[in-house]
Amino acid sequence: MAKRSPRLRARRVIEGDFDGRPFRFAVVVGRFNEYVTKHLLDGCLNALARHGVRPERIDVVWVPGSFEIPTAARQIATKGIADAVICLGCVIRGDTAHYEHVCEQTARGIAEVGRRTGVPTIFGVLTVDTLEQAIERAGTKMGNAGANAARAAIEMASLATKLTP
Ligand code: INI
Repeated sequence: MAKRSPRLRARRVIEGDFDGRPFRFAVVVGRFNEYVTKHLLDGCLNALARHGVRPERIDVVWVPGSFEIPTAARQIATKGIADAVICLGCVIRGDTAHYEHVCEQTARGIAEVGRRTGVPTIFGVLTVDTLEQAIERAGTKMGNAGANAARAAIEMASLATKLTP
C-alpha cells in the first residue's frame, strides 16, 4: 500500500499564498549601515512588486538604526495601517559589546511586536561579522534578505486571512 504523506493526516492543512495584491505593507528600515540597508530595501520593494503589491499600498519608514526598528514597528502595528510590517536593518559586529546589545534588543523587540499585536512582523535584519557577509546577503552571493522578508510578509498576511475556526 502506498504510504500516506504525514501532512495529510490532519483535519485541515492551512498555509498562506504569495498573492500580495490585497494587502498593505510597512517597511521599517534602519539608516545605520545604509549602504547595505538601501539594497535590502530595493530587494524588498522589488519582491513586493513581483507579487502584485502596488506602490500605493506600501509605506517605507526610515529610523536611525536597528535598535529603533521595534519602536516604529509597534507604532505602525497598533495603528492598524499595515497587514504586515517588514523590518530591515544591518548590524555588523565591531570590537565592542554594542553589537550583542543591538542584535538582542532588535530581535527581541521585533518578535515582541508580532506576538503582542498579532500583526505579522518580519525579521529582515542582517546580523553579521563583516561587511562582506552583509553584502553577500544584500543582493549578491546569498540572495537578498529584504526580498526574503517581503515573501515572508506576504505569506503571513495571507495566512491571517485563512485562519478561521
Ligand atoms: N545600528 C545598526 O543598525 N547597525 C549597527 O551595526 C549598529 N552598531 O554597530 O552600532 C547600530 N547602532 C545604532 C543603534 O541601532 C541605534 O540607532 C543607536 O544606538 C541609537 O539608539
